[in-house]
Amino acid sequence: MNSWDELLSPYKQAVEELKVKLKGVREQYQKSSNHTPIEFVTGRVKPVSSILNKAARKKISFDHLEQEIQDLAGVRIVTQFVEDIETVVELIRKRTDFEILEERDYIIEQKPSGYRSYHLIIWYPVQTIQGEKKIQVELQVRTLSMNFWATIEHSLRYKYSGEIPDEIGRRLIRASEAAFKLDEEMSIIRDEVREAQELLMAKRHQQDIN
Ligand code: 0O2
Ligand code: 0O2
Repeated sequence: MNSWDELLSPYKQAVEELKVKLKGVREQYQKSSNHTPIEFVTGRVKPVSSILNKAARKKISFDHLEQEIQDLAGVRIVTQFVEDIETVVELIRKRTDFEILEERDYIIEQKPSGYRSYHLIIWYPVQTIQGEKKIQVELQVRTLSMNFWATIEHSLRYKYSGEIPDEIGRRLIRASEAAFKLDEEMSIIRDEVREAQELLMAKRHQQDIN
């Protein structure tokens, strides 16, 4: 194993384990008739080229990578509705298989780029042949709409090597506002559909009694 494989191996394991665990949560919701707050889960170990870029940008030495780069392992939980994010965060807070180190709410306070997402940095124990190793993992919780925006913005940022032209940046901020409105509208539609369903059920119940 080269030194990168060795360094990243527990991170790879953590990503795989967390994906299984979180997909398990989704499955449990699917089996109960409740609405599933998790639409899908993805994960990745940061590619070496991105680690090197981030380390150079933040002047981090190889010895300090594990402390300083909190997203060597990243797991993304995507939800349908903004309200589902709180449900997922609550679920994460209640878990006993890892500890939460930090939470960053970029939904209440979006980034200047227009980025919105809820981030949690957790301290995750990985069982290795040398014993337990605790590592940092970044969990990103966001809606489909936030994910759509972030995925495209991320690839544009990459295309422009991090220097998005001002005009494109302004349009991306407007697109982020549109994504925000879409989230709001979807939640309103869902509430109205729920209300209509409840009214219908109550009416049917009344008819059954009569
Ligand atoms: P299902 O039942 O199709 O949802 P993997 O190891 O393949 O499970 P990995 O390596 O992270 O996961 O792969 P990837 O391609 O990132 O996708 C993980 C899961 O997210 C896959 O589902 C994809 O189908 C799903 N996914 C990715 N992008 C989207 C998207 O835009 N919309 C939806 N609805 N799903 C998406 P699974 O886990 O194979 O199972
Ligand atoms: P990747 O793997 O390319 O996604 P920073 O110093 O801002 O780069 P920091 O302080 O480590 O990052 O943490 P922060 O700001 O919470 O962001 C960590 C991750 O959130 C980023 O990872 C992105 O995945 C996502 N993110 C943050 N800001 C933006 C944004 O403006 N646009 C998009 N699309 N994603 C964002 P990396 O390091 O970029 O890596």
